[in-house]
Formats: sequence, C-alpha cells, structure tokens
Amino acid sequence: MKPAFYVTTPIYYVNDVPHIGHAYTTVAADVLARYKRMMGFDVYFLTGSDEHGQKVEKAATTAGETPLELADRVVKRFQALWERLEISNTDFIRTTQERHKKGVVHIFSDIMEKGDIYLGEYEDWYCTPCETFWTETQLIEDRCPDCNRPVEKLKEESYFFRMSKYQEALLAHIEANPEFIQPKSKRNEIISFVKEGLRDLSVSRTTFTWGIPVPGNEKHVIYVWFDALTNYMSALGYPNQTTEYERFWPANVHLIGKDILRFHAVYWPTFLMAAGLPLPEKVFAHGWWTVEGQKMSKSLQNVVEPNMLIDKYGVDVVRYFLLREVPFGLDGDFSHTALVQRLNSDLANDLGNLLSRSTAMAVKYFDGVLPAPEALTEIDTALKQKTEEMLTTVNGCLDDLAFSKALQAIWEVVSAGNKYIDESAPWVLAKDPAQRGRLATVMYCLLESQRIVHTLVSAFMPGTAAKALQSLGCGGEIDKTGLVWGGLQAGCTITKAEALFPRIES
Ligand code: ME8
Repeated sequence: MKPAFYVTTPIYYVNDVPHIGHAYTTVAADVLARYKRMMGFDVYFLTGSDEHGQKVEKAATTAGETPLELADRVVKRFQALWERLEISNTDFIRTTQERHKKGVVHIFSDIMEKGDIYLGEYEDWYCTPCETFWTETQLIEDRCPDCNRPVEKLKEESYFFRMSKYQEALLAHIEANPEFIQPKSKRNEIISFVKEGLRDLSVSRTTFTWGIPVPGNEKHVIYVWFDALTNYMSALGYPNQTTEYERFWPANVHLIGKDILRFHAVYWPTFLMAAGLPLPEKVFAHGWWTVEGQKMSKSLQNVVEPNMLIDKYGVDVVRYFLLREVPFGLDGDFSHTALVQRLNSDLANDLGNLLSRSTAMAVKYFDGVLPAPEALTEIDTALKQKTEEMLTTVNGCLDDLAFSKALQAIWEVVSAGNKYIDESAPWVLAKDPAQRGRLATVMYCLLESQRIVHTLVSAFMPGTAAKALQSLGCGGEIDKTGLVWGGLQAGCTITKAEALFPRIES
C-alpha cells in the first residue's frame, strides 16, 4: 500500500476576498501535494473556508446579507481562484457544513466530559478583528498587540478550556520533537510564549450568535478558533473512524502564515491532548508578503489580486514567482519589477530558451526522431550526474519545505544544460558526417536531462511541464519512474517547443 501524506492550508475567512497571501500558502501546499503524489504517496490535500464568527457576521451586516449568503458568495471566489491556479486539493471544507459542525460538537463535548472545559466568567480586553482576548499587560499602548487596533472591555459568562493544565506536556512535546514547529526562529518564539505561562482559554462567546452553539447551552457559541482548527479532522470524517480519518490523521504538515502560529502550535495541540488524540507532525509558519515595500491592506488599496496577476503574466509565472522569490519562512516583498525580472531571466531565458534550442536542434539534425546514444564521454556523464544529484537535493529541500532552494537546484541543471550546449557545440558536430554518433549522444543527453528537469518542474508549474514533456515525446502520467535517467526512448518524436514564456519588456 502507498504511504499516506496529509497536508493542509489554513481555512480562509470569507469576510475578505482572496489575495496573494492566500494564494501563497495554497500554492505551496499544492506543490508539496503534487511532489508527494509523484513520489508515490497517497496524498490528502485539504483547503477550505472559515465561515463563522463575529468578523463574518459583521461583514454580512455591512453587506446587507445573512452570514451564510455572504459565505456562499465569497467562497465561490476562493474556489474559482484555486481552479485557475491549478490547485489539486482533494477536498474543500466549509465550516458551515454539517460534517464539520458534527466534529466540533463532538470534540467540545468530549473535552467537557473529560473535565477540561468548564463554565466560568470572563472580563478582559477584546479585539474584534482578531477575535482575541488580551490581558491588560499584553496590550501595547492600550491597543491590540497583534493589529494595533482599539480593543474593548468585555465581561461575559464563558466556557474555558483548561489550557494551563497542558503547559508542561506541550513544552515536553516541543522539546522532544524538534520538527514539530518550524522554522526554528518561530519555534523559539513559541517556547518562550509557553514558558511565560498558559492561562485557561475562553472557548465560547455570548455576544453574537453566528457560530456553532455549545452543546447543552445554546446561549453560547463555540469560539471561532476552536471551531476552525477542528476542520483538519472533521474533513476526514472525525468523530467517525472513517477510512480517511484512520489513514490520514495525524496530519503530516499544517502550512500556515506566521500570523496564526500560536493558534496552531499552542491551542490546537493542547485541545488534541485534552481529547486524547495524536498531534500533527509538523506546523510550518511561512513569512508575510509586503507589496512594493508596504504592508498589504485594504485601506492602502494595494491588495494584490491573484486573478489580475494570472491575466497579466500567466498562472505558472505566478506560481513560480511566489515560491522562488522568497525563502519559505522569511518575509518577502512583492513587486511587478521583481516578477518581470524572474519571468525574463529564469523562465524565458533559461528554462524556455534551453528547451526551444534543444528541441529545434533535434528536429534540424535528426528530423525530430530521437537517436540512440553511444557511450557517454566525460561531459555527458557530468551532466547526467548533475541531473541525478538534483533529485536528491530537491527531495531534501521539499522535506524541509525549502521551495526556493529546490528551484535553485533545478535551475542549476538548467544552466548546466545551456553550458553543455556551448561546450559540446552540436552545430560543429553536425557539419562532420563522421561525428554523427557523437551528435546523437549529445542530443540524447541534452534532452534526457531536460525531461527529468521538467518532470520535477511539473510539481511547481504543471501546465508548463506538460507542454515541455509533450514536445519531448513523453506526455501523459507523471510518476517517479520518470525521474530515472534513461527514460527517453530512442525513436520517439521530438517536436520544436514554442517559447514557453514570452519575455515582457518592463
Ligand atoms: O487566519 N503574506 O484566515 P485568513 C503571506 N481563518 N500570507 C498571508 C498574507 C500575507 N500578507 N496575508 C494572509 C485565518 N496570508 C483563519 C485561519 S485555520 C484553522 C483558520 C495567508 O483568511 C497566511 O497563510 O485571515 C495566513 O495564515 C492566512 O492567509 C490567513 O488567512
């Protein structure tokens, strides 16, 4: 049986329309899912929408809709974008679905029965946009420490989760599992946060109604983060012991932005501990995008709309840029100039040009019928070795979620291919009939190296790779057998590849 791999994105709030931040996490998860599938894993890739809570309720009131009408309308925009971005998710969960509500009610009741959720009273500072309570000392100049907006004093009867009880167990888990929270700098932040002491957490609200009612006390709705985090299990069928749940829980990796790490690395694992359930293997928090040097925000009117980028540059350019430009885990800046530069140099000049040059030569010298190679010489073996080493490097990088480094490793082989052409000078060989066999070997090695390159590229830019592989005479299913040198069969048809990426004058 294939090994299982479960990757998730955050479920996005429907009070906002999708922007490049959302696209970033989702594309990263997609690349991982595609790569793991290619490597023979049985992959469950989950994304979805977070539809309850005060934020959504308020946005709906402003829009003159019911919360569900708002959610139904906005969720379509996310789903349409994921389709355009060629996101290969297995499932899409909405927190208003019955399957999800059932899961949330179950885990809440279960923890309550076990004694770790109790009824109490709350008085503290509340930030509505962040849906978070803060103590007096956590406020910065009387404002929310996360978003710097004003907070209000709220007193309410509330259910509490006995998070304090799990402080030591959580620390022990983090210490014993260095891979659990990544990157390392973020792991250290969480360790310090937990060491400062965990307070019991308010897990219900009575000030609004848009949410899942607390079982047995309908005055309360369940805290939106308690509700949302449970999606990772409810999508698999929890609390039922479905085949999916048995097979895929616990998740291999929750991909998230750094803004929501505390919820995933402190709240979620302690909820799971209280319910006696296994914890996810890894939580990886990536950095944030600014836009042309500024924070992306509605008020600055600089929100980058992925659909606009796709219209302008094409889907694969967007996918490539997001993962290549910034090491995953660090903050980065989006600019059109940087994107056009990557497009022109990495994609048009390097990757695209290499393929059109090589396939054009195969057509010109061998009428597009791939010749069988003779014995490899030193430079051929060097190219073959470099191609094979790339596979190991990329595999390691993707295990570490180092997408940018993985792409760099692939592009080293692209450069090696371009250099190989210069060094082997096929146009000189072509003039000498005695060098026909040598020319055949050069063409074979050149195209075979690119076939493997594009097999890997298919995880990042599926459309581009499909076109490239087609022109190399090997379209169709992609799997790891395609990563072995020698896959190109002598006699197959090579067609001249059109420019994969037209250059853009900036
Ligand atoms: O937080 N740069 O949903 P959300 C990079 N519903 N990534 C960004 C970004 C930026 N500028 N802005 C947003 C929620 N993101 C909750 C999640 S999960 C159980 C519940 C990405 O719609 C990043 O992944 O506010 C961040 O974590 C997510 O969008 C927040 O999306």
